[in-house]
Amino acid sequence: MSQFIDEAVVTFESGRGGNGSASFHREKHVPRGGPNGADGGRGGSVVLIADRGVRTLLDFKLKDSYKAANGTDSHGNKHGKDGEDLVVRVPIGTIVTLLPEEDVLGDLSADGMKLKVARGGRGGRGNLHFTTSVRQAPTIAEKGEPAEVAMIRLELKLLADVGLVGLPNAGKSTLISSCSAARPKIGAYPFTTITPNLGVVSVGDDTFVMADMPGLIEGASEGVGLGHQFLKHVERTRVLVHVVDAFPVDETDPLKSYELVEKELGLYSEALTSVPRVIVLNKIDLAPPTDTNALIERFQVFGRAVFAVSAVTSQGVQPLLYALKAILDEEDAKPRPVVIRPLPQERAEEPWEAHQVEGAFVVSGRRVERIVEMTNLANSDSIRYLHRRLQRMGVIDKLRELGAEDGDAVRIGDWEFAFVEG
Ligand SMILES: Nc1nc2c(ncn2[C@@H]2O[C@H](COP(=O)(O)OP(=O)(O)OP(=O)(O)O)[C@@H](O)[C@H]2O)c(=O)[nH]1
Ligand SMILES: [Mg+2]
Repeated sequence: MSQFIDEAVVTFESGRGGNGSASFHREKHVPRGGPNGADGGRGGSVVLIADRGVRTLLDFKLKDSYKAANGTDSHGNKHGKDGEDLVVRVPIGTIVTLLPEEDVLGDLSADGMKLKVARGGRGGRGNLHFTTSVRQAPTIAEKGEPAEVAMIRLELKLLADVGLVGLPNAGKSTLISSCSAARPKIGAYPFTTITPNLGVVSVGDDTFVMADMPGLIEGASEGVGLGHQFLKHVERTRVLVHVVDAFPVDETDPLKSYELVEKELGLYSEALTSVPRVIVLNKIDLAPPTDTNALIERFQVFGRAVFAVSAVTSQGVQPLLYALKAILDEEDAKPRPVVIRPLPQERAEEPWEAHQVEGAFVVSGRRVERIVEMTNLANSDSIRYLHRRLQRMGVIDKLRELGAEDGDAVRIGDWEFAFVEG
């Protein structure tokens, strides 16, 4: 299947937050009014959205970096403006992986699904927020939170509209070759198909993509046979066609065969049980119509649409294709699930650590670095506020424990400070 993989590495950058301001009410007879500094605007996020109008990742080979708008700074008591989110359209079936961690953030498997890949920076808070009973005229204002840059690998794996599943030898490959230009190997023995084959099926003016899978056997969900490696692709198809050999040479009951495969699908993934599907009784050319009708009757118990076809003579194949098209249209019309998953670093506890290097102590960790980034280091109140935050986080104690003394250099992110005993 590897020939169907399309890949691109793209950099997505959110907008940074605008700076908050430190300002005070100005009134005629009041020399210095209360603080009224407003907040900076928040930066725009980058959101990927699966769109069925987008077919390939080609666009990302031409343009490989994207940035959302920054939030603007606040001015006095006027709030900064939020930066607009950047919405980037990707094909349905795009797998999104954060590099270099190789963290899979999501799989945009349905039209309209969303995934935030770079979170906009928070606007810095104005001095209004920093008033306390003892600090009535704070000059502290935060700077906006920096942008987030995410290096992302987009991968598009085969995504067929319709997947053919069934026991080996059921006639899946024969069926796909009878309704598309695909010419997979067909054999009177099991496991003829070892990798999926794709075919484009035309129905009226429309087309859809059908995938012929290797046969599934008992234990497939646990890795037995060839089919198991491809079950993850089955999960990505919008409709399943369960092909059953209606008149097998060994006279196995087709209902038993059907149940065996359904059981494996269910064991593999709960989600698979809810993928719409139809039952196709194949090889009806081998028996009189009365036998076929009796079998159709028995298959009614499963409560699914049953089609009787002969992949060899094409009997019954056209009605099946129209029915599949109708189901696909119905699926398209359904409301779309919208899933926004947080980035892994938002879920993390955001730990920090401190250690000593030559000539300095280094404190590192995403949160602690951001706190420093957002501090206006030109303002002594802000620096005192920062110091207290570090104290509360236990950073100061830890540094002392490591042997830091007054005046020692402490590095956090790009900044260096002199250590001050709390
Ligand atoms: N008589 C008859 N034979 C069929 C029909 N469809 C398939 N066959 C035969 O059944 C055998 C298996 O067909 P395939 O299409 O290779 O079956 P498959 O489901 O793809 O099998 P695997 O790839 O092993 O999973 C071949 O000998 C086909 O010629 C049919 O409609 N009628
Ligand atoms: Mg086959």
